[in-house]
Amino acid sequence: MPVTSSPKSKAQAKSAALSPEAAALQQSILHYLKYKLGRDVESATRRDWWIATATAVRDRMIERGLDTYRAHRAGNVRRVYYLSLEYLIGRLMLNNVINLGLLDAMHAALGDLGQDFDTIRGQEEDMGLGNGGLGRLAACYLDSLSTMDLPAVGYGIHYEFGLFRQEFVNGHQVEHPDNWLVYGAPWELVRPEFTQSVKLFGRCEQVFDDRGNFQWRWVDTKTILGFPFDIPVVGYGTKTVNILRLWASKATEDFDLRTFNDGGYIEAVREKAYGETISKVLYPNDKTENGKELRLVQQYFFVTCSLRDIIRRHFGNPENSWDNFAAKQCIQLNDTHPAVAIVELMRLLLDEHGLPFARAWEITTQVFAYTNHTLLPEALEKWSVPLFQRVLPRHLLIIYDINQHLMELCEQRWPGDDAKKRTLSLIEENGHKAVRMANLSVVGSFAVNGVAALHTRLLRTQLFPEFDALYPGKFINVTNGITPRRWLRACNPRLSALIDAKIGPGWTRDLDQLKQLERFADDAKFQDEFMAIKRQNKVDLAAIIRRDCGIEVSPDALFDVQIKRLHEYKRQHLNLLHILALYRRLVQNPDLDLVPRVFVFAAKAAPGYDLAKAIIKAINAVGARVNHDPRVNGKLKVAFLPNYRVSLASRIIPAADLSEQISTAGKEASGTGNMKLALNGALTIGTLDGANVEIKEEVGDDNIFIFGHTVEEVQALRAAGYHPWKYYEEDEELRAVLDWLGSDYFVPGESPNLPAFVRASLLDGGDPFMVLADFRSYCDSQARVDAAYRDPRRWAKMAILNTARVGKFSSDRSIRDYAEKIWRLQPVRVQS
Ligand code: F58
Repeated sequence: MPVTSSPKSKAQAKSAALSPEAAALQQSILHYLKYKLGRDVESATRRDWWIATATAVRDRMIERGLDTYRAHRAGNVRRVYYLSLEYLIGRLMLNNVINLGLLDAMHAALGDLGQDFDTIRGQEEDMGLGNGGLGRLAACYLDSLSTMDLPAVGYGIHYEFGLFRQEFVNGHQVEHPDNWLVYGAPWELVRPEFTQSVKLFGRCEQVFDDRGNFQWRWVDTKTILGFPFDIPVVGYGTKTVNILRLWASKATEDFDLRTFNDGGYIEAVREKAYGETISKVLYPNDKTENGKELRLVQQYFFVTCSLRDIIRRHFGNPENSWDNFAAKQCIQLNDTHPAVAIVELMRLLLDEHGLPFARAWEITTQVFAYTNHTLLPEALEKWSVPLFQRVLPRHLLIIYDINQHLMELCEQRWPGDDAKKRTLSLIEENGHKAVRMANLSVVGSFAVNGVAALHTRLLRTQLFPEFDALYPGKFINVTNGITPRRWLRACNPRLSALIDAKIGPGWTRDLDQLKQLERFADDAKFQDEFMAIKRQNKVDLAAIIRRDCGIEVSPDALFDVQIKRLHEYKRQHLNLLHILALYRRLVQNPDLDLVPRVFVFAAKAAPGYDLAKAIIKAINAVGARVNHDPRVNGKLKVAFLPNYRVSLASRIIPAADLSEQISTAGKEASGTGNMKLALNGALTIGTLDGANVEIKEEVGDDNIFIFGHTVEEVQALRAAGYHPWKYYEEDEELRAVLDWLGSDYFVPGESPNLPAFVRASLLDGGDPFMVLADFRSYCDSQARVDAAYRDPRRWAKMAILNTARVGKFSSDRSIRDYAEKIWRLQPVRVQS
């Protein structure tokens, strides 16, 4: 008599056909389903499957992590520590499985249980512990550090809420908390044994030590705890697993029982609430004084926890002392956000380890290196002196001492030149006194790098020329990069498979190998395959647009993509003016022969940035009209996808035909979206800004659309007096679209009229980012795009050459540059 077997026994029977790796994986998943989640195969939800699968994968990383730790410890190796307030990691499942070499085994193990890996991994919440390129760069660099077997630890904050979740309501951005931890975070390991305690506030008093020497003591402080969570970071095709250690804040006293028993229920948890506020959210609104204070406290909190963790690790080896600290430990500051580390290391050396100032400064300045990510003056961090005094009184005194040392150096170099001293000083004295964190970072680091060749040149010649003269050789360039594991292999499996079939999989670790694709650029069959994949990716994106925007788009249209933080300098509104111009031409002539286009946007605006939010509203409002206007006849579509995040980027990028990189020249430090899109065969339309300049060098002038004023032209225009009204008056079409935008046509009856606010910023507001000056040249360049797209062979060749020629922008190359030029770091092979 036939016996109906249970799904589990079926699985066991079938697993006989699985590879040993897949069978072991399957067993491990079933184990966690049962013993971690209390489920069986029949009752498990998708989320249970996801947690069990992630935990099984994590086990495999922990094993390699232990081997890595042993190898690094035994070799007393030099390490780099990456300090960053942001890590925009996204989802980890697919990348971890790919890097571990378990993709096929995973599909088999789950398929055999009747489960689909792609559905299960879709359950993962993005880890959105970052804001934009700076945070994503940190995540790409961790991937490359492990892949290249370089000993490294990333340090950051374990935010309870990541960057907000964005929704559109009547076209307006609405922000909701991003509660990524709500269903648990299976990747992380809790490390209570490495908890640190952190002092804040208080005051300084003078004391004499037992040798009669004067010392400062930091007293009457408040104490909170830093509690570490480790996320393992696995390299591709290697045994190295480094860690990302994220600090959560906790109160020293969870709960005051006596107050509680006396009926003071709220009072009893007040301390706990403050302690936990520190790691509650990324970028608390710093428009208020409280918000600013919290931001500074966050920076100090994660920096002191990390430094003491580094020192503990250093002295864990009895051979080590302060004499070899700088030889063994190197700390990279990701922007100025962790710059207070320079002062904190000084404080630890002076006050807690009793070193003299000169020796402490010598060690400190051999340990730190600083990456600058912006030239925008408003983005260079400054802390008011009274705020600094309140939160970190001892640190302010140390800053004054460092500044005195700096002023002496300046006097030696430029005797009697007070203007130079004012420029270089760590303290700004324009009315309100403020601590300049960028100056501190330059002075306290042995190397300072910009993130693209042009940006580094501007850093040296325009932002910090005096420092460049004072410290020759300190400023160097490391052009940014992106990890090919996430930004091609994982996000574009169809294209990856085609490339593997042509040149093998070696490009995943050595992206320059893509050059071999050049020889297929004219091959019609390869072109067809390449463009068929693009089309299929567009079909997938069209489904997402339908689901998330309710808009129907054709995969045969040109997909014109601008995805990045919403900021005036990135000029999403220049793109909007071009859309309006096309729309106007079409409604005036419905037979106009235009290549059908889908304009895809995705962007979050900082919650306090009103104009950025108005630009979102304006794009949505124009889109709503364009998308439903019968005269357009489907030739133009505008889709603003809500809630931009890493996992959404990885769906949009493989489907893009055109990559919008249209910042005002000199303002975009590098860009990294430009690299991701080009790698996936999108052509760039862009200004000569940031890394666009280097992309143009690599792909060739014929395979990129360049327009607009150059840095020098922008500066000359500014110097001569920039008058946006002039462009308005001289260009009939520009005038018409600006006035259209400023009317209530797109937002009938709405008050305030936000599109009109955007127009006003460009005319009455002086157009700080010269949108109007570049409008005509942008439209002309877009016309060249239209012409090129009409010739499918020509377009395919250009797209293939973009993919083939952007090997330089692998983050492996960036990390190699850092390791050679800055960190002096050697790979360490890990044996199991
Ligand atoms: C970005 N900066 C640059 N900042 O804009 C981009 O050109 C560069 O490629 C990237 O860094 C990596 O070097 C960036 O993402 C932020 O997100 C700021 C964080 C602090 C608040 C203001 C935004």
